[in-house]
Amino acid sequence: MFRKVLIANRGEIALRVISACKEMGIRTVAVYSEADRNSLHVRFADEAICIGPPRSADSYLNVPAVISAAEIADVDAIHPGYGLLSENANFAEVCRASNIKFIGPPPEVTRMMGEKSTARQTMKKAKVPILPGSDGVIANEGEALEWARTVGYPVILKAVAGGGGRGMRICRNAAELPAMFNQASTEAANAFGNGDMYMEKFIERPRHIEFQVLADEHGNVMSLGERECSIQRRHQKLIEEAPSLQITPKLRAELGKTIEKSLKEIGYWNAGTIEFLMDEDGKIYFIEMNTRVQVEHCVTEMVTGIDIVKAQLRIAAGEKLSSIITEPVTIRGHAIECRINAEHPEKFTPSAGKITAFNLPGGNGVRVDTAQYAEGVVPPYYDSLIAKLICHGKDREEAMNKMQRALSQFVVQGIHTTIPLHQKIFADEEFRSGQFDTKFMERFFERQAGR
Ligand code: MV4
Repeated sequence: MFRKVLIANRGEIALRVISACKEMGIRTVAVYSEADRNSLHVRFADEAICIGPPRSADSYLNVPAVISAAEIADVDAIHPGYGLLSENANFAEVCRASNIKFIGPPPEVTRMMGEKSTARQTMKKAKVPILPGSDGVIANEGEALEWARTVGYPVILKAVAGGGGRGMRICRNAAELPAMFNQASTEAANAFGNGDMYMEKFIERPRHIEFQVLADEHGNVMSLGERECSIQRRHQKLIEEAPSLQITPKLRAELGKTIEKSLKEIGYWNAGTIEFLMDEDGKIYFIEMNTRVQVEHCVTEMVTGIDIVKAQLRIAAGEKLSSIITEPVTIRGHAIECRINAEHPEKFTPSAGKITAFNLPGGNGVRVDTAQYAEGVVPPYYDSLIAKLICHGKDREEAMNKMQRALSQFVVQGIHTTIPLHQKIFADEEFRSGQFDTKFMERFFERQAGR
C-alpha cells in the first residue's frame, strides 16, 4: 500500500480522500491556494503545501505546481478527486513520467472517453446499447443532413470535446440543421479548441441513469449498480439516488454484465461511471463515460456498503478486486443525496462569504460530507458545492422522510444555500412519486411560480 498520497483537490472531496487515507494508515499531503489557507483539508492533512494564488488556473489546475509539491513531499501517488485535473490525460501522463502513481484509469482510456464520439463507437463495438446516430465525426453540413435523414428527426448535435451539456443543439427539421451545425461547431471550436461534432437521435424526456464500476489493474471489472440523477438544473445535478426505481434486478444484472465485459475489453481500471439515458419506453442507451470518482458516489456507498475511495486507493496500489470486494454486491435499502450549494435560492447565482452559524444534522442513516464549518469562508473562486447530505433508509419513503428531518436540522447562516429549495422539492408530489425525468426542475419551478 502507498506510504504517502497527495490530494490534488479542495473542499469536501479532498477531505473525503484524506479520511479514507487516514483510516488506511496512509500519510496525506494537501495542496491549497492562497484562498484556502484556513480550509479543513489543509488542517486535517499531515502536510500541506501552498501551490499558488486563488484562481484554479493558477493553483489547483497548475500541473507543474502540483507535481513540484508531490516531488518535494515525496509522495507515492496523487488522488485527483473530481473536476480540476481528474480527467486530464496529460496530467496523468506527467504523473507516470514522474514516477508518481495517478489514482485513476490509464491516460489512454481517459483520452479516448474524453472524445465523446470515439467513446460511443467503442461502447457500440463492445455491445453496450447506444442511440441511433452518426458513426464518428460529421465532416460537414451535407453529411449532417444525410445522418439526420437516416436517424430521423429530432436529432441532437453534440460536440466531440463537449460533455456535461456544453456544445449541444437540438434540431427538429432539415431546414434548421445546416445553420445549427455550423453555429455549434464554431462554438465548440472556441470553447474546447475542437469543433468536431457528432449526432444522436434526440430523446425528448430522458431519465439520467448511471452505473458505478470498479476495475482492478488485472482485468477484473465489477458493477456496483446504478444511480438515478435526473433531478438537475442547467446540467448541474441537485439530487441523486440509488437504486433507480426504473431498473429491475434483471436489467441491473444484465446491463452490469455487459458493462463489465466492455470495460475489460477497453482495459479500464479504477473507479468509473457509465452514463445512460432512459427513454419513455424504459429503453436505456449509453451516452458518456466519466473516468473519475463522482460527487454522487456516496449513494452507491450507502446501499452497497463498499467504500469507493478506499477501493480506488487499493486498486491503484495493485490489489485485486477479489481481495477488496469479498462478498457478492447487493443493494440494501435506498439512499438519496442532496447537494447543498452556496447559491442564491431562486437565481442560482453563487453566494460566497463567511458562514456565521453552522449546524450539521446526524443520526441513524444520515451522512454529511463537507469541509465547511462555523466561521468558515466560502471563496468566490470555485464551484459552489459546500456539503452533501446523504440519507439511507430501508426504502425510498424512509430515505425521503429522513432527508426532510435532516434538512430541517441543517443550519447554514451568513450565505444563501440550496437547503430551502431541497425542502420544497421533498414536499413535491411528482418528486415523491419517483416518476420524473430530466425536465423535472422546469416543471417544478413552473408549479412554484403558480402557487
Ligand atoms: C441527450 C439528450 C437527449 N437525447 N442526448 C445533457 C448532458 C449530456 N451529458 C447529455 N445530455 C443530454 N443528451 C440525446 N440523444 C438530453 C440531454 C439532456 C440531459 C441529460 C441528462 C441529464 C439532464 C439533461 C438535461 C438536458 C438535456
